Amino acid sequence: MIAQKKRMILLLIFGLAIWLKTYIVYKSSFDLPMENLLQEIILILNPISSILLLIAVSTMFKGKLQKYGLLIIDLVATIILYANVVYYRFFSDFITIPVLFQTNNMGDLGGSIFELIQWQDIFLFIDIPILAYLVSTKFTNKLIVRKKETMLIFASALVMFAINIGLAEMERPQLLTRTFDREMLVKNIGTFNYHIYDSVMQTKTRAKRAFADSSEITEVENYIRGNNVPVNPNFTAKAKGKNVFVISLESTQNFVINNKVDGKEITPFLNDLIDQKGTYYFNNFYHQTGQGKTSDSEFIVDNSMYGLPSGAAFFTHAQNEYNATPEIIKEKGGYSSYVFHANNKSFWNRDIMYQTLGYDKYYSLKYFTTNKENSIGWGLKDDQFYAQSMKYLTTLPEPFYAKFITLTNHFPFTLKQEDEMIPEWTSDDGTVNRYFTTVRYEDEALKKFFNMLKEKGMYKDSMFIIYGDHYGISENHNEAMGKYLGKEVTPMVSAQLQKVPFIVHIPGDEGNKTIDTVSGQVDVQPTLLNLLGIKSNNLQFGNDMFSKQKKDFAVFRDGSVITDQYIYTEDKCYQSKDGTEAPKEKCAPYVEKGKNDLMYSDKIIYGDLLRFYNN
Ligand code: GP9
Ligand code: MN
Repeated sequence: MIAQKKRMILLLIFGLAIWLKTYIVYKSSFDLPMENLLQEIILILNPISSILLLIAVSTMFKGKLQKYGLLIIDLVATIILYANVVYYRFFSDFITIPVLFQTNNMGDLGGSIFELIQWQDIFLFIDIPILAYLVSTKFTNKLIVRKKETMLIFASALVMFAINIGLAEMERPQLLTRTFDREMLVKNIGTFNYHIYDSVMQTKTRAKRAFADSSEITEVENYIRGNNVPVNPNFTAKAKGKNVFVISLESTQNFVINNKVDGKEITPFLNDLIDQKGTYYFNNFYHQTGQGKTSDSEFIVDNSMYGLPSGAAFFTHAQNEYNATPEIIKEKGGYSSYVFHANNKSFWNRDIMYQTLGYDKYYSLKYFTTNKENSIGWGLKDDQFYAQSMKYLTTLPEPFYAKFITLTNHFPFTLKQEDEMIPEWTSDDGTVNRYFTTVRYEDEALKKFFNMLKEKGMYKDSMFIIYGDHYGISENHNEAMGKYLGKEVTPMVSAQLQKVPFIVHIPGDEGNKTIDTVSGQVDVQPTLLNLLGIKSNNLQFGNDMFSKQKKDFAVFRDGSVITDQYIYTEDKCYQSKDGTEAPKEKCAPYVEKGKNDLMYSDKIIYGDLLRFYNN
């Protein structure tokens, strides 16, 4: 009995030591802002499950070996922690396995590694000599854990993990499937579990990549070439050499355009822009994003490929070879590329993915001054975001490609009272009510941005591409949306609600047109390249949206398909002009094309096939 107690106490003491170390590291070495008590509780609890798991593993050794097992796991856990501490001091980010093997990242670290080590770090290792001493004495020889106890420790690890995930889900719904942010993962499931998760994801990715071979790219290329149509030559080089502003409007759907709520215009600035010379507005343009939300829209727009059926390609396939817009226009047009977005740089793995896509610099959260007064919801208010971006923007070498990702119009659509340009709507659904008001604010902020650019003389030599990244109002709000639209939100209407605005504005150009060709985010890259007069051989699933031969076609990530005549969704075929159901054969060829598009795009990503393709 006594021996049993003692051995449990020993395990407990060292378990506690690792736990304490981890928490101290969280607090002293990482910057993990806590927004509420639940987050703090999760942070305190999150190392427990993995520590119990490690302890359970250490007790699986036979006899005396068990005590060495304990020493080894303490060492391993400490090394993992410390490696993250050192890495974080340089990169302000957590280690992810592929990055560890990426020579340029480690090369950056190489020279400065000694500067990153501090004398206080020694405290992190303080328990190890103590444990080593204890292990070397005879006293610990008898401290052997039996199978039954090992099982018990395993079981408690599982229970703790379940509790942890439960709490994390409360705090961050769909954390593991959707929100791929290393900081959030570490905050919610802990460093050790994060590394386990990262390893599993990486192994899956690597296995799929390993089985791919160079012949597959030929099949994909043949398919794509069969679907590509010639560009509209009247639009070729219309914006040659101009700076390009790509503005991603958070959660902005097309139904707000040229529309009112309680008699008030929702997007007066955009409506006005649409009527101006040099503007081409696409009123049948669809987002094609999946779980990767904003990051999917970026992926699709920059690559003319689709996002993945689950997870975010930004996170799972950031090590792939791509032929993204920044790379192409750098090589063929001398452009440099930038992203402005006032969020944590590791959100959606952007810091890594932007390097892969060829961006020269990412102006992330740390480049902006944020405080209570200038932030709301997800962070810096849009007007502040634009205003603070100006000082960076004016220093960029020209021509540039600058992507601005707005944030204020993000669920839960909150605003400070002084920013409410129109009152909230008055249905029973608060989310929908607030949405109109935040979109109105977003529109005003954009207007201010245009004015700032005009003041700085940056407007004339630029081209603007403005689009909505994905829906903001989900199907959970069909009732209120039905009330607003004055018609029931059927599956077909729901599919049509996936329209997002797409506006090309070229100052100095005389044209002005609303184009109703059905298109999607995948068509942006070919359209943009043609406007810049840049010819590229890269594989594009989309086509120039101005092209007379462009087919009216968009496929969603769930396989729904839109054409000018038919809409296929939830396994039914509808006639778009009156919403009546049509025989499935009518939709079949488009559904087939949609499936193939998605299948071939997935094939490229899973197999990392572009590494075999010479652009
Ligand atoms: C976060 C912003 C919003 O950086 O892009 O992300 P979302 O939830 O829309 O994907
Ligand atoms: Mn978004």
